[in-house]
Amino acid sequence: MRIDIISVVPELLKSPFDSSILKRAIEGGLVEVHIHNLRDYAVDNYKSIDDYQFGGGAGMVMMAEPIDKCVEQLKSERDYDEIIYMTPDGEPFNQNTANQLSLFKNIIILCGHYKGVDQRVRDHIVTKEISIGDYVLSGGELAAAVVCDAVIRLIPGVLGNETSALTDSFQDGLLAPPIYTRPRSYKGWDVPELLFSGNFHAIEAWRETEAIARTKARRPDLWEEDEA
Ligand code: 6GU
Repeated sequence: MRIDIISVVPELLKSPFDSSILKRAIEGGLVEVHIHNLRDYAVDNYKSIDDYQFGGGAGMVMMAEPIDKCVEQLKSERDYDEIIYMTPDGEPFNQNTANQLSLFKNIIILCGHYKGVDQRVRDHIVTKEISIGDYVLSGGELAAAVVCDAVIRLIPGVLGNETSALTDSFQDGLLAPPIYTRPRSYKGWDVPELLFSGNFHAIEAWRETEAIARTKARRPDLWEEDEA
């Protein structure tokens, strides 16, 4: 998979890809992530990428032309499955969307900034709009990093233990059950006895029960979705 990210603050996108699982995925050639500085596609002498809103109003708007130039350049090199615009008014991101995106070969992610992009970019260039939640971030970069993390870890071979992504919270519509490691007792806080029983059927049943109880208690919305 190849992900091209277009940003006006490319520095913000360095560290998320520079450690741990994402770094290993890139080094292992399982995913390519290319960050593009929108300013490199500015068309005037001042390297402008934003301008005042027509009709008045506070805040700058990202101009269509630099974005179009950057996207056209990329599209001339390969076909893209999706051109995603990160914006708080996009469709809410969830595990289902992450799963779908992980199957694509090439995607572009455009990070919004200031007041956002000229509507014509959304009407004519963008194919999907994503929000990561009901709050406002200063820009789309951190949201793009969240989406990339959720997607890249699903690519086969990225996680050491192949089954591990499948047992994540949400992957079966349930939150994950409680987990424990050594020591068996700490300050008198004991690990449930059943986990030492060696009875893997009983352990699996207990995990399922706990996952359901946790989902009902914490996310009744997810539980109802699951029942529907
Ligand atoms: Cl994708 N962008 C911004 N700026 N804020 C957000 C968001 C995206 N998702 C939630 N809040």
